[in-house]
Amino acid sequence: MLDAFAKVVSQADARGEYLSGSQIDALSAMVADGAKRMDAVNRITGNASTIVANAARTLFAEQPQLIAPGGNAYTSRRMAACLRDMEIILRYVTYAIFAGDASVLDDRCLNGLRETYLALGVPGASVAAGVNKMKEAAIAIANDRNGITQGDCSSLMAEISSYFDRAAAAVG
Ligand code: PEB
Repeated sequence: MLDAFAKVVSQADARGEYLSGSQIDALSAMVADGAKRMDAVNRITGNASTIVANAARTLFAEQPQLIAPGGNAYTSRRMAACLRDMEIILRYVTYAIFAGDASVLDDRCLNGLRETYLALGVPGASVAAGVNKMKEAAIAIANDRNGITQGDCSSLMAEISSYFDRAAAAVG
């Protein structure tokens, strides 16, 4: 598991080089914008159950076969497993946002997840659709301009989107 700093150090070390000016500039910009990152993590974390519940509700409204008899979220045991999976994915996305690096998400959540779903018969494309719904909700909450110092959050929002896209692509 790496964060943005450890990632740059390990890449430089692999080449036997000092940190480059552009690497230092990029990390320095990340530090300067650190409050935005912490606020985004805080907002998403604080609204995690709403994000999961709403995404799941919309997913089941759009794909009612999932909750019909024989569906992959039919019976409360499978429904609970599904909500839990979405919560796990969202949790690892918040870690990746915090670390500024996707490796924690890749290594501890996404690695092998496609194969797990294949083995379980859980439709990966439906999980990916659920992840996309969480992305929309999380971005709307993190990017809400109300009650927060105004600033340009576009690159942070693009980065946050990329972690959700990565999770969706890993299973979809
Ligand atoms: C991954 N999910 C399930 C299982 C595992 C995971 C390992 C099997 C064991 C169990 O049931 O608990 N676990 C999960 C994860 C990590 C982990 C992400 C990462 C660290 O350790 N069903 C649907 C939807 C979808 C869904 C499409 C969006 O209809 C998920 C939610 N996951 C789902 C379901 C099961 C499951 C298990 C229904 C239970 C499958 C079954 O037992 O039939």
